[in-house]
Amino acid sequence: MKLLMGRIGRQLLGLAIMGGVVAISGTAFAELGQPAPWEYKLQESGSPVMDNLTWFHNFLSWMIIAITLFVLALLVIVVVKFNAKANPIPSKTTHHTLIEVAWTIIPVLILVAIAVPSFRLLFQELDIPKSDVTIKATGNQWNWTYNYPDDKIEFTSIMLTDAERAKITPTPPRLLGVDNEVVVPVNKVIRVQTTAADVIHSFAIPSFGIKIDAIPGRLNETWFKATKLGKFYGQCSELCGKDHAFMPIVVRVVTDADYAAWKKQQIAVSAGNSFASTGAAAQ
Ligand SMILES: [Cu+2]
Repeated sequence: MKLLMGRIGRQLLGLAIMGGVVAISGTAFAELGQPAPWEYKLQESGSPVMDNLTWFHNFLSWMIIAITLFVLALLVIVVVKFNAKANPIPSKTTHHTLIEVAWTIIPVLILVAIAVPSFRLLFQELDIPKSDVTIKATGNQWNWTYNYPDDKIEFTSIMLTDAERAKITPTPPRLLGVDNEVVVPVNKVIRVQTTAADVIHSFAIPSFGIKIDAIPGRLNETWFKATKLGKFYGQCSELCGKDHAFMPIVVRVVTDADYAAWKKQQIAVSAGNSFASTGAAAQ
């Protein structure tokens, strides 16, 4: 038994040390735009909304840690100081005006301190600024169709199989790479409209801090402004059927010049081939 306890103790110590190392070097596990092995934090931010979301998340975590430690300290004091042995004759105190006022007002102040940044964040998410590009994402069982209504561009984006991924360098992440990526210019406001053709899907990209349902017969809206170049991965986040896990979202953020070139190529393809999907040339 002692031996077993010793082993469990060592394992727990090992876990604690590992946890500490992970906490200190946390960002080492975060990768821009996609999940990383051993990641336990939010994905690295790629938009102003996600910057604030991350700040709010950390702010709340510190609040929770402080409150938990305070309650733990109170419990320890009660257990040590007021147990039957240490305190054989308990006091009959039932009221203490100052403490009662304090435990009413302090939680109210804490809630106000949480509510102010929380509402500010909600308004930032919901109040869509004047947009530079509009993209309509339609969820299908089980892929996404993207439409740039202002430029009459439309293509469908399908997940790459392992065999298809193997042919591409650098190899796209598993279950996240797609054949036709959404392309957007950097530092521009992108309005995202979502709907669905069959069942409810959900359009979510963690690094941009967006997640919005795509509902048949309705048009939902959200927005993001990508502040960094690169590829940003997301997934359908509403259980939508057997291949729910296989309808990833990829947004490639490029410079204005690259975006203009991509757009020109897409429009040319659409014009030359109005019946077939323009997707094949989207890359
Ligand atoms: Cu879905």
